[in-house]
Amino acid sequence: MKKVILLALLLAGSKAWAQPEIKPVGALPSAAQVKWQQLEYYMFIHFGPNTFTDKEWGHGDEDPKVFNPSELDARQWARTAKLAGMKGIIITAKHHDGFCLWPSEYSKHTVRESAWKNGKGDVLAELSAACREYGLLFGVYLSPWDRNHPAYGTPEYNQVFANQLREVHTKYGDVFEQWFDGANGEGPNGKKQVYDWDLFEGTVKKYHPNVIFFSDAGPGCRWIGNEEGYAGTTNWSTLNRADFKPGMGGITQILNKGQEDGTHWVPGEADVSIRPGWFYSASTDNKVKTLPHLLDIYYGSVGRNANLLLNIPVDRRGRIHATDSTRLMELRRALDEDFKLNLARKARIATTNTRQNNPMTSAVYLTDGNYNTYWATEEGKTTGDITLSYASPVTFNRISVQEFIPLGQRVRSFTVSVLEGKEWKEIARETTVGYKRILRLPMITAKSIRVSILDAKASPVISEVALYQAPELIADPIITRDKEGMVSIKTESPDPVIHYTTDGSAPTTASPKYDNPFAFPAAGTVTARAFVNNGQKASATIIRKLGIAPVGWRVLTPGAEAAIDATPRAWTTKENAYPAELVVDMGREQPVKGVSYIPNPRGGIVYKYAVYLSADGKEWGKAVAEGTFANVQNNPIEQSINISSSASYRFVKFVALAPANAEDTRVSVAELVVY
Ligand code: FUL
Ligand code: CA
Repeated sequence: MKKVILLALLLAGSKAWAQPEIKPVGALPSAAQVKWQQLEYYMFIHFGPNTFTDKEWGHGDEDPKVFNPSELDARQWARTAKLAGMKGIIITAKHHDGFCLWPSEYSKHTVRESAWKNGKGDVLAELSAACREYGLLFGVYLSPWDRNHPAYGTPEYNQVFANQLREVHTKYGDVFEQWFDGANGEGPNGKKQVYDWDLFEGTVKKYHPNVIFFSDAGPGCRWIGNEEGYAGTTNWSTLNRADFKPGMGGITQILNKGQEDGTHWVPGEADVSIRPGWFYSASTDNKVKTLPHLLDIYYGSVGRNANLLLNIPVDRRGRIHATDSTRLMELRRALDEDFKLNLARKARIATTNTRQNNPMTSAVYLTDGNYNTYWATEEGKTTGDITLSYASPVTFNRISVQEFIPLGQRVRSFTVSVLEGKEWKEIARETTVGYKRILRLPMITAKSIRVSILDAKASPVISEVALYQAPELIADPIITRDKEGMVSIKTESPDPVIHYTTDGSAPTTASPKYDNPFAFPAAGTVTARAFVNNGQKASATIIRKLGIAPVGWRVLTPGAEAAIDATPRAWTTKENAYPAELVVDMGREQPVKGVSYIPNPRGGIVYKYAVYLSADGKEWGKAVAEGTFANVQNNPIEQSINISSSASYRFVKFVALAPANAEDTRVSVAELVVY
């Protein structure tokens, strides 16, 4: 018997998939897509003139000389990625400003025109070499939208872009992923480009046939529909490709979940930045995402059948900032801790509906640590139980299940139960599994744990089941302030002691202790930290910048109260609202240093704006600020507008001039904040 299993294991290890007995179902991944899925986690790097001009979207009119990193070190980026456990790096070879990080022959806005290395530098050459040195895959982001190139908006531009793709795909060795951004704005001549996607794809495939194309619609992998790093809890890797185009509006919910019977295999990739923006800015040095937040993102992406592309923006020196790399190492350590010991390995495993007379499938393969070996139910049986039993109870809070995707994604729903006395108690009920599904559960102790597949498109084929006991972290404190200026601080951790400051310094156990909401109506900063075990362990330090509390304010725009109610509730107009005004009376004159617009992630997002201030609500004068919010549609975070005026004002007018999405002509404001 042992010999048979051994033989089967050997066979299974070598003959990776497509056992004739199990019929594949639905759209299937290519071999390259299976390999790609197994990368799970890799680095994004946004770097370019924006790093030096403090912008998210450069206009393409910046002087190329501004690009001048003082101590660029691509080996530091690669070393950091490697130590973080990432499998590759994708860099913004060209962002919307059109600036090329390599000396492209088809542009006059490149490293060659920059001050860096007297125009002799080539970031792609340095990074691709560093990736090879550290055993990492190398990938490129090239924005088709080019706000600099004079040909943009004409048919010639398509060939220019294809030529640039050819340069990038012939000069720097292998490229594992080609990232195409969907943004498509106007070019320097005010025209939109009609992209020739077939030409772009064909050009790249000529040199790298196995490259994975990222776009809103694949074909290699798809955008997950948000820039927060979260896949849907239901996440199919299949999509009706013909129905989608890159840059199409209104499809984010579909992209987030995939489509169960989609015609093509287009798995999700979740992209998110470790900072609020994609490019480095000194102003976000204290806003690097916390460890609990990053872990949540990991479980929300890799744990939900998506790959995680985590952006670590390089700073003006051309290096990864110490705060970001420290946080990445904390994340690595935490993940290593979480998955240190697979408790399923020592379980006795029983299965129901197991496929008979097929040496390639067996319950023992569920915990052999080999993705290419699996358990399956009999053909046509779309349910089945996997029960892990122990002589003495185990304590766990993570369970991971993996489907063998080369045969298609099958599972539609499953539950996890534990045996309590003689009763099975359900502790989780979920939908899809896919390549990997990890559930985070409250700590639970049991002698028997059961995963029940309740429904599947065809007999389930499960590669691995794993159980882990992950250390509990101290949750981030959450700071809120109500309309009356009362600040509350909460945390989900049990029995924390919260200390806070209002002078910007990091709280210690000697700082004021938080017990009840306190009044803090002025503009300023509240910083909080939770401590447990008599201060021996502490949470991350959470900093909340607050505007002036809207105490006694009046909204002069009818029905717009929700825009200054200090809650995420939003004021939203009807369609065709542009231009629209939001006028607020602060009750008394005071200095105004800035205004910020908090968009409503559900829609009505404003792109072009103007701000006016007045002492009497009658004389408004010229706009004190005017402009566009970069990338606000995909990344609807707080948009700050600085105002350089030392005068005092009582009235504020925010004018929405144009929408971020031409198909959504409502104006929505979750909050208008005044600093
Ligand atoms: C977006 C771009 O517009 C952002 O600037 C960023 O590059 C992000 C990854 O993709 O759509
Ligand atoms: Ca296995």
